[in-house]
Amino acid sequence: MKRTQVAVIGAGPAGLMLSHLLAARGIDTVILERRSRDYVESRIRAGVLEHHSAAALRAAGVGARMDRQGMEHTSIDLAFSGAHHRIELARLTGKKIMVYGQHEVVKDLIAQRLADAGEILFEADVSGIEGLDSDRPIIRYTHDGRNQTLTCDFVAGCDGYHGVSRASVPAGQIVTHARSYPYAWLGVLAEAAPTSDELVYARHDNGFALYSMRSPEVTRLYLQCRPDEDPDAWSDRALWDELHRRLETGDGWTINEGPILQKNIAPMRSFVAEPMRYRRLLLAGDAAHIVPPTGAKGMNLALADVQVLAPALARWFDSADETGLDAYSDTCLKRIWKVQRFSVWMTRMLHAQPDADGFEQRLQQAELDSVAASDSAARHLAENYVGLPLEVPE
Ligand code: FAS
Ligand code: PHB
Repeated sequence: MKRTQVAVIGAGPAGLMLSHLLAARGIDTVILERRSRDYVESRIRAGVLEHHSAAALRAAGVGARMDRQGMEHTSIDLAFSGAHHRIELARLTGKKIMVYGQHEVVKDLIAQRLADAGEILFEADVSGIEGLDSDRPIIRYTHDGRNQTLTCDFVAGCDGYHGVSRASVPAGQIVTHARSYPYAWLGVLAEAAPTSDELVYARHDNGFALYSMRSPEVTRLYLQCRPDEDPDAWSDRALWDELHRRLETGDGWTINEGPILQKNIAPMRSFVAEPMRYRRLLLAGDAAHIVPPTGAKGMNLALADVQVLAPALARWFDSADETGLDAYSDTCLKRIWKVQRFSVWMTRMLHAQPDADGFEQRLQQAELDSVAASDSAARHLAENYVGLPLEVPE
């Protein structure tokens, strides 16, 4: 039977970064990823790296292409009541964000792992995990058309919200907290040069819209839509018309149109699993928590989790000291709930709430007016947006 120290399920930002951080500490891992390398490297998802995430990628030696091709932003815009309201992140916090697609981060981490002779098995689908109560868990997976097993000391469940790892924990050992939303995001990737230096979060009576970008040639846009929306029911013309409508602010700014490369629905949910550990299984990233994408936090939380998990695992392998692993879940959850709160606040403030009465609508308008009119309210948004301090125990 194949064996490793830490079996990592999932080659997303959490799994790849964890494997890279553990390798730097001399700890052996095998990453099992159900999809192909092409698939994970072309899956368009998050677009914003917090200050800490960009710094962590640099410190881990995988930030060079990000610094060459990424776009550092010092502000974001809120668009509402016919005007743009700039939130000056750098002036308010001394920190910036990096606009650099998640798929680019995944490419950089895969390239580095393979250059370092790290083991990533693509199209390896994990079907079950046994022996989590023992000191030798066994992972069952299919690869190359054969049923295979991998024994390990620890399992890192980095397999996302729908993964197998959280489902492998015996009933009653993990408590989950969840919220659903009466809307989703219709994501559009367009070959159109961005016309704004900043991201634009627009509150419109028809619904929320977000203007983002991936490069000087590619724009990334989102429209609030119904959760059951069919992206193919939207013609390109209808999409552009609605994007113009919701992003229009009367100050002459307009968006470029171009060939639409991708259209997809991103579901909206809040979810937290507690604790993030069951014996020899540690959960990280979307396997443990989901936040609404309005705060641009999903990928950043995944990277933050594994910056806490890597030293905790290293301490166990170095001296069988379990204190880091015992503290892992509480350390992460404290920050996760603050990020969940911020993401829910941004979502409620910017989305048209289908069941909102006149009172709720006026509260929402007052929230936006307060953020735009007060440096301290804007600073609160900015501090959360650039990234809350990260306690990384050594
Ligand atoms: P990931 O989901 O990235 O990776 C999990 C990996 O595990 C996947 O590659 C999967 O194939 C693999 N896996 C699952 N089950 C397996 C099994 N049984 N065997 C082997 N492998 C298995 N966040 C933002 O901040 N901004 C956004 O705009 C945004 N948009 C999103 C749009 C969509 C459609 C989705 C689904 C998410 C979006 N997110 C966004 C959140 C996203 O960026 C996640 O937070 C981020 O991918 C989390 O990284 P991981 O935890 O590594 O999980
Ligand atoms: C993106 O560029 O995909 C993006 C940016 C900010 C968000 C969500 C998504 O809040």
